[in-house]
Amino acid sequence: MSKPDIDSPYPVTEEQIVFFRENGFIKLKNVLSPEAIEYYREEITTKVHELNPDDRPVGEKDLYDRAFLQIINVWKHSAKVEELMRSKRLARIATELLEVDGVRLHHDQALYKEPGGGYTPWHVDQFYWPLTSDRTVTAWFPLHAAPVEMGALSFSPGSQRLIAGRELIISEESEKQIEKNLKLADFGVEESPYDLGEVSFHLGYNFHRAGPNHTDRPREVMTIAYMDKDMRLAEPKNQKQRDDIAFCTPGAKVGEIINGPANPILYP
Ligand SMILES: O=C(O)CCC(=O)C(=O)O
Repeated sequence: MSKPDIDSPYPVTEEQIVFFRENGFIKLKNVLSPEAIEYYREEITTKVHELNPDDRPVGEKDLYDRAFLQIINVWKHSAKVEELMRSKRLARIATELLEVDGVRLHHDQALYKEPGGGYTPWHVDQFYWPLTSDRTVTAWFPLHAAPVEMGALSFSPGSQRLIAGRELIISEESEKQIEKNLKLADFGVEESPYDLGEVSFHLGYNFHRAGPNHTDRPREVMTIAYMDKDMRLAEPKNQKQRDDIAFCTPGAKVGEIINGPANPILYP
């Protein structure tokens, strides 16, 4: 099979941009065709198993590792995954939703929630990333239709405006404390299944979580995290942010635009 179309524009409407601005996330249907998903799925899954350093059964893992097998920057290990990571269609949507002139890669990652895998606690992504602005967005898509009981990603609409809880690392405490904060501040939760080809986009400061995988099939998810192409590196605030520089923005200097080979411009 030849390369499927993952580059032609997907029409994002003004209403969808406004929805994203207000809610901090959006779910868009039919962004990837069934053919495109079929074309990349096997390669991503093969890489996840090849690169996964942890073969303990789910029952023996701690809370974080029970949530998913996590492989960062799969594109560095596969030309085919790099092709998907460079999808102009996805990067253009990210650019339009962020309302910036262009985006570059922060990282890609596969997140496979095994059968019996645990919940992903409430958190914001930018706890982990030392960046100078909030112009970051993650595209999150299952490589199959994903019912809620498989661990579909859920979001708290508008919660990117809430400061309390941003300082919490993914943990039992973040799950409890953020749930409490969201209730107190009257933020709700959007939880719904994903159709095949549906892609969600969430801001780096939108609070999100996923339930456990109650099915007998793995939840196979690919993600691409984008940032404003002019994003600068901030002084890291915690050890996770120091680690993040090594993994995702190697060579970047505090105060300067992040523009090394690990962070190519993806659109325009
Ligand atoms: O896939 C998950 O369970 C969590 C994903 C997530 O937090 C993210 O992509 O930002």
